[in-house]
Order: sequence, then structure tokens, then C-alpha cells
Amino acid sequence: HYSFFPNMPRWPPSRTDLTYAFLPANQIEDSVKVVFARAFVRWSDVIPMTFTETASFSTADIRIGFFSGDHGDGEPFDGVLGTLAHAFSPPSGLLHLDGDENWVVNGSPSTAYAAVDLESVAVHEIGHLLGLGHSSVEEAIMYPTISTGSRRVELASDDIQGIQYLY
Ligand code: TQI
Ligand code: ZN
Ligand code: ZN
Repeated sequence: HYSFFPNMPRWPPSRTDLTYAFLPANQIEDSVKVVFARAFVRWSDVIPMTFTETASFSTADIRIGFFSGDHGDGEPFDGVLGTLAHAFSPPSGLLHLDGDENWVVNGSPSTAYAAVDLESVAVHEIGHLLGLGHSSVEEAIMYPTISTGSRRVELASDDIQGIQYLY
């Protein structure tokens, strides 16, 4: 079953059109942007909210970046595997990915060493950004573990019920 963060934080009802931006210093490739665009649409397909990329990082509602190790928010990354990414509860809008992972972009399930599917992690972290905690349902996007190299990108009915309760 789905869960929420303590006190059930959510984006205010007036904020139905959120913007997102990538940290300019990361020089994010278009292929990565396409993966994120797809990940956002999976959520906007089921709730009355839209997500639009903006070039203005400083004013974006959602700010996405790749970082290695300690990056100043008290939640350092840890190199290959372990923590892959984190996102903070609404309305922080911070979505950080561990730059040391072997990210698979647009990949089919991979047996490459410690491969991590970017879209799977993006969909999961956007769930956190919107206010979902972890789910006890194994098929859910918000289930807290995934096996290395595997891909899980489709919302389960549990994820949909959780997000539709919030929005
Ligand atoms: N990162 C954790 C996560 O996003 C961070 C975290 C731990 C967390 N406890 C939390 C976030 C409680 C919110 C609330 O879950 S992670 C997966 C999965 C991670 C794990 O790197 O462990 C995914 C990130 F589910 F696959 F294991 C993304 Cl998809
Ligand atoms: Zn961080
Ligand atoms: Zn999580």
C-alpha cells in the first residue's frame, strides 16, 4: 500500500503547472532530458498537473542535478550503488542523482556492471517530489528496492491510487 511523508506535504492546489530545470553545470544530454520528460508524463497522465522544462534553473519549481559524494545538503552520495538518488518532499522540488552510478539511458534491461536504469529512478523520485512515500506493493514504482539492471517504469494501480488521493 502507498504512503505519504509525515504531515502529508503536497504542492498547493494553485500549483498545477510546475516547471523543471537541469543544473546547467551538468550539461545534460538530450537523451537524458527525453527520459525525464517521459517520466514526468507518466505522472501527469494520471493527475491534473503538468510539468514543463524551463531553461531557468534558479526559478524552476523542480531542480534536477547529478552530484558526486558530499554536495552540500547533508545527504552525501556514496559512489557506485547504495544510494542512487534522492528527492525532497513538497514543495522543495530538489531531485538529485548520484553522478557516480552507471546510468542506463533509454536502455533495455542491462547486465552491464552495476547498471541502474535512469527512467526507473526518475519515475520513483518524481513520486517523492510530489509527496509519495514508499509502498509495500512490490510492483509499485514507490516500492523501496529494485534489482540492479532491471527496469520498472509503469505506474502500478497502487501508485495511481496514492497520487490521486493527494491531487
Ligand atoms: N534513494 C532513496 C529513495 O529514493 C532515498 C530514501 C531513503 C528515501 N529512504 C527514503 C526517500 C524515504 C524518501 C523517503 O528511496 S535510493 C530506488 C529503488 C533509490 C532506490 O537511492 O535508495 C529508486 C532511489 F526503489 F529502486 F530501490 C530510486 Cl527507484
Ligand atoms: Zn542531494
Ligand atoms: Zn524512494
